[in-house]
Amino acid sequence: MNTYLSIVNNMDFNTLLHEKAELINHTLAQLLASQQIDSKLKESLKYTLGTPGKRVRSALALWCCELVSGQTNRNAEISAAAIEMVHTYSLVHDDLPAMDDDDLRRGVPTCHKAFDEATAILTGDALLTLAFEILAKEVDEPTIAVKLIAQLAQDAGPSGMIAGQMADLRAENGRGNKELLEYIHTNKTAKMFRCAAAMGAICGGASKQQIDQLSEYGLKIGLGFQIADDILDVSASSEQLGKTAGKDAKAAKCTYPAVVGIDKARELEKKLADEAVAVLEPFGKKADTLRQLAMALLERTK
Ligand code: GRG
Repeated sequence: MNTYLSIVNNMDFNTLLHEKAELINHTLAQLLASQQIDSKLKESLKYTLGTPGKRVRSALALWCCELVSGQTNRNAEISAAAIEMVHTYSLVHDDLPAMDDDDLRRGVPTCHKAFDEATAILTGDALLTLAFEILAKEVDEPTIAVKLIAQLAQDAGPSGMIAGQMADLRAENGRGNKELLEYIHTNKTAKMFRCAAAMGAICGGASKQQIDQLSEYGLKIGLGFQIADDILDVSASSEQLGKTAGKDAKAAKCTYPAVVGIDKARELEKKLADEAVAVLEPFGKKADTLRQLAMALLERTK
């Protein structure tokens, strides 16, 4: 793609992402406002959910619903909010002193710095449980709600994101290899992208085949997203990222730049984006936004 076209496409894509982020922010604010909870906890939930995240996973859920059904719907919006809650909980807990011990997230103080450690632990716990509560109570069809809950539990739980985080912690200061790296990144990051794609597709009434295809797309862009994150950690500044840069190398983490080198990591990222685009073939032109997403992730700067 020439540079001009690439810029034009990214502008279009950023507008589309911004539109979805606004809808997700509105849904999150509405869901939170209706909760009867302790005032300090509510304040910290508002703080963490209100910080400027990119909303990529939740937007993916909405786009997958649109792709299979022609439009988004309330169940997809609830799913997008649930995904964003689980993702935000993982960041709040990951930033805690017992984990990554970070002061900066999304350009502002981390939850335990803005409040205190105990409040941050409870904020994470509240986000995780609230995600499942809204799926159980707000999704209008019980059989769909159960499918969504099962998908989120599977991809965020001990055989998904938690498994990845555990392996990541155990690999610190150890020798990484490509197999371990793929295991960590697939579980820690890619499965939440798969989850978003699958949940959106389920809300749109997708066939089993469509759910499988979109899940595969989600896994590929999710792995690419984490490789890009590894590369940005060594190539961008903390100001640009809104979180502390250079932490992976300092903690001797098992990352793509550390194990295969930065050039090979870039090659792999591109290969995954191409493979993700290839998976979308059966959806035709309707999947153009998802194609743009796969390519935009290659060019992301934060
Ligand atoms: C359950 C404690 C716990 C952790 C799970 C997801 C995770 C493991 C830890 C969070 C830290 C981390 C580096 C995760 C990898 C995924 C990733 C790149 C997260 C950042 O996602 P973005 O860039 O964040 O989409 P925003 O702020 O835009 O939402």
